[in-house]
This record gives sequence, structure tokens and C-alpha cells, in this order.
Amino acid sequence: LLYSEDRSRPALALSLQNGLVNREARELPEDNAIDPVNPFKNDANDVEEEEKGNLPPPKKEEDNGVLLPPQSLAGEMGKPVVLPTNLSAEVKKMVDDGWLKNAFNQYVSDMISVHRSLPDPRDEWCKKPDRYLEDLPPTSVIICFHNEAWSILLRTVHSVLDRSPKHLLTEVLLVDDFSDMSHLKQQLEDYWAKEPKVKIVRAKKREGLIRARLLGARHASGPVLTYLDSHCECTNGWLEPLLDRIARDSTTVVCPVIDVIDDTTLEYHWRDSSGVNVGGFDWNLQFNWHAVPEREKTKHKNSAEPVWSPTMAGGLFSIDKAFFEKLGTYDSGFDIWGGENLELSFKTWMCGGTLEIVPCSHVGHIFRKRSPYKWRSGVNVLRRNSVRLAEVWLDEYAKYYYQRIGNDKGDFGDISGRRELRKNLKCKTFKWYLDNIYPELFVPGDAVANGEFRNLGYGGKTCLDSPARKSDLHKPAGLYPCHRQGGNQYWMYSKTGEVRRDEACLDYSGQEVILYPCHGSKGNQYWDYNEDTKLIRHGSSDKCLAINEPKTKLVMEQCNSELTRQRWTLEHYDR
Ligand code: LR7
Ligand code: MN
Repeated sequence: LLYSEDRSRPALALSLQNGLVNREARELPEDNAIDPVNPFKNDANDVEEEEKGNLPPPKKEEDNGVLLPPQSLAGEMGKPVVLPTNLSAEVKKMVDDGWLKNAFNQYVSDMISVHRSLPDPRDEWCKKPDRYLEDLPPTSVIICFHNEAWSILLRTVHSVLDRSPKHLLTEVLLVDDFSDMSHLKQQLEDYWAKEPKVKIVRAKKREGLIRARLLGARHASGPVLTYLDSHCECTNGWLEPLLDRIARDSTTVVCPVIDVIDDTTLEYHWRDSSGVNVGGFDWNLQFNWHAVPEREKTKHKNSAEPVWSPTMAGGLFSIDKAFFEKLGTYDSGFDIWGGENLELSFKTWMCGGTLEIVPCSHVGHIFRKRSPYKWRSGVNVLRRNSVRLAEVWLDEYAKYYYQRIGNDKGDFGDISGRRELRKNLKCKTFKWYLDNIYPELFVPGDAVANGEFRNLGYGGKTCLDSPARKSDLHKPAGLYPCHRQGGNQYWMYSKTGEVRRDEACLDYSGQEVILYPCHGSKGNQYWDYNEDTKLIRHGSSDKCLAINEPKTKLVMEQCNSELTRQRWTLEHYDR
């Protein structure tokens, strides 16, 4: 039994890496046999594989009271790995530590081969022999990390090396953003010492992911830059469809479809190209996903064709190096995390490029529920980045973002250089971008009322209140004492009769009044406010929005303007 000197990693991690690192990626049949409920089960299939000499010897030793799994099969074909519930206290602690340090299940990742096989999510359309140009430009793949887990980082890199045509991969640049975890020091250098394509670049201080990416770009020698987060897995054929778009037009910036690697089981989830999403954003300047809009769908014969996207998620994309430089790369005043995805998106569109999602290219990413690493203390990094973004690129629309942050811009530093850049590039206006590239975005200035919806019943102190988080779609809207703080009581009443919170609309289909993604086709989302009667009449049911008798709940009733509990005032109402 091999035991790591570094006790922070489970023993099996090291044995796994040692045992499997030089093994070629192995494709297993679709019905391969890891039992998702009990990956520890060493069944007949394993023995068979083992006899063929395809597997390292199974590890059956007792390790702290738990049987080590037949590691080489765990998670193959992107299958989930589920830990048994009866873990010994010591192993359970290792599992918990893994979660604490990384905000995903590091222990499970450590059980899985760094060369594991994945499903092939590509549409048949993508595999047509002459689909891509013969002469594609090679790329430098840049992977920035700050305190990334060992097995996850290695699997990211191996998935690039294993699944990229050699002549298209100039190098893999690992940019260490001043990590302090010991496995990312000499151990990482040693691990890659014999792999000429992998180079390690170290930041001298903590830079944040934006400046770390710029550091990577400065060291890159390929004509195309491809960025990946440090917890990704590339699938077969991921690279060619991206490079093909850039070969055809060097001002095209391309993103793969980002599949989900489950944070708990490391299962690889993917959807076919009919389920592709494009990127958008809201007035908090937060990125979000949308179905491909109709206007875009009608441009294509096949759903696997590249689609235009108003924004990118940020972490996974390829860009022509010269075009990236022409666009002024990123704003190096952006710190740690956030905002750079929208900056590059807006810039690409406004300054002569095109941003696409390429459904033939699939890369998995572990989506985490919290950020596991330290940010900066004493400064709201994300707000500062977003204010810089708004100041330079949003023109007269910046005010909608500022409303969301209580008009408190804080100290956002010097942006004169970035404004200069925009001027020199002769970029189009933000209005042009919204009208032509993102017409679906609701602009608060188009609302006929915005602010609180105050009910006049029971003393007039109660307001329409949304479920606490804006991600709480499908949840009932509620009531709360009016607080005049905006936030969950900030509603917008659109010209077309929607009661909105950005992308979420008040929706009634006979049961509770909920928030639901706005669909723009009236029906259950149509509300008619009458300024004289002060009733809010619902389109498809013809009932009115009210507070119920015990004053606890939002209800729908037969309309009756005599009842003050059905009457509302809408802030800043102006039709
Ligand atoms: O200080 C830091 N230094 C770093 O090098 C902080 C982070 N990093 C590294 C980090 O190790 C990781 O590899 O930067 C990468 C991104 O950080 P994450 O994984 O914490 O970010 P995320 O996946 O939560 O966030 C998304 O938005 C970010 C906004 O700045 C970046 O653009 C991320 O790359 C981006 N991730 C994706 O686009 C993957 C899909 C997520 C979605 C939607
Ligand atoms: Mn990430």
C-alpha cells in the first residue's frame, strides 16, 4: 500500500496517480460496470479486465477500515462515483476536508483515473469528414489556478493532452496564481518534468484570475489562446471545431458547450445540441444562461451549427491572440474574480468581432456552490470590477447597474486608459449592442412603473415581496412589511403588462402566484393595472391580485374594487 507523505491527501490518491499516470486513456464499453451505488464492489467484470492485463492490480488492502476501490474503473465513461454511507471516521474526515478545501468532492476525484474515459456528446453532424478546415492554427492552452486540488488539475491537463491532436496543441501553460498548497510546488514540477508540452508559470504575488490569464498570454507562443478553468475535462474532438471558426475568421471568439461535472459524484452530464444555451446578463451585471432565441435558431439548418451568443460564461474559450491584443486583452485593473467575462463579451461585439457557442465542442466544468479560496479583505472586488466595466462600456445604461448597488460606486480606480482604448478602436455603442445582439434583454427604462408594489389594505403597510434569492424561480411570491430598500421589493411593470424582476415574471396558472422565467407571450404573465380602481387584473384568469383576510398570503380573488385589499399603488407609475 502506497501512502502519501502528504497526509492531507487520501492514500489512494497517490497510488492512483502512480499506478495510472502513464496508462493510455482507455475506452470502456457503454455498459461498463462500475456500480454507481457501490463503486467499491469488485465484481466479475473487473477480474476479467484485470486478467487481460488492462488494469493495475486491484487494491484490496484495508485502509483505515475502508476497502480501497478498484480505482481504475471508478468514474469511467463519466459515470457517477457514490461513496458508501458507512465510512470510517477517519475516511469521513478526509472526505469532509476535501469539501472544505475545494468546495467539491475531492476524495471522489482522487478515486478516479486522471485519464478517465468520457462519453462522446457530439452530434453526428460534427463528425462529417470535411466538416473542419484542414489547415487549422495551433493553440496554447492556458490554465490558471489558485490552490486547485491535485487530481482535478491533473485530470484537466491530461484531458487536454489526451484529446487534442498533437499538431494543434502548441503547449499547455499552467499559471499558478500564488498558490500555497504544497502539492502545487515541486511536486507539480516533478510530475510534468518529462512532458515537454506542459509549462508552469508562477505569479510572484496573488494576481486574481484576470491578471493570471494575462500572465499566461504573455508566455504563450501559439497564434490562438484557449483558456480553461483548472477543474475541467475536455471530450473527444473538443478542439477542432473551436479552431475551425477562428481559422475562418480571426475575429470570432468561440466557447465550447460547458457540460456539468457533478461536484459530489464527478458524474459527467451532457445534453445534445438541441439543449444548447447562450449567454446573457442581468442589470446586476451577472451572467446568465438562455435558450437559443428564435431569431438565432432560424439562421441554422442544424442545431449543431455555431450560434451567436450575447455573452460568454468566461472561463472556457478560444481567441486569436492578435485579435485579443487588438481588443486590449482584459482590463488589468480587474481583481481576483468576476466581470471580465462581460468585458470581453461586450468588447468583442462592440469592436468588430463575433462571439459564438460551438455545439460540436464539449468541455466539462465543476460548478461549485461557493468560492473555496480567499478573495481580498476590505474591498468588494466584484463590485469594483463591475463598476469599471459599467463606466467604460455601458454608456447611458450604466445607471441601471448603479441603481442596483444603491448608487454607491466606491473607489474604482483609474479607467482613463480603458476609455481611450474604446475610443481608439472606434467601438459601437452599448445601445447598438442591446438593439442588435441582445434585444431580449429587458431595459428598466422601458418599464411604466418601478419600485415597490404597495397594498392599500390593512393600513397600507404591506408590499409585494419576491422569494429571497433571484434564483428562486418557480417559488411563490410573498408579502412583507414595506421597507423602502428596493431589493426584494423592487419590481418593474413593463409596457406589455409583465410584473418583472429582471428575467423573472409574476406568473399565475390557477394555484399560487409564482416567479417564472419571462416568456413574453402574455397569458399567465399578463397583469393589467388600472390607475383609477388600483386593481391589478390578471389576464388569463380575470382575477385580481389581493391579500387574503388574515393578511398572511398573496391570493387571487374575483375582482372587486370596493375591497382595499385588492388595491395597490405602483411606485413611479407613469404611463
Ligand atoms: O484569484 C484567483 N486566481 C485564479 O487563478 C481566483 C481564481 N483563479 C482560477 C481558479 O483556480 C479557476 O481555475 O481561475 C479559475 C476560475 O475561478 P473559479 O473556478 O472559482 O470561477 P467560476 O467557475 O466560479 O466562475 C466563472 O466566472 C469567473 C468570473 O471571473 C471566471 O470567468 C471563470 O472562469 C468562470 N467559469 C466558467 O466560465 C465555467 C462555467 C461557469 C459558468 C457559468
Ligand atoms: Mn470554475
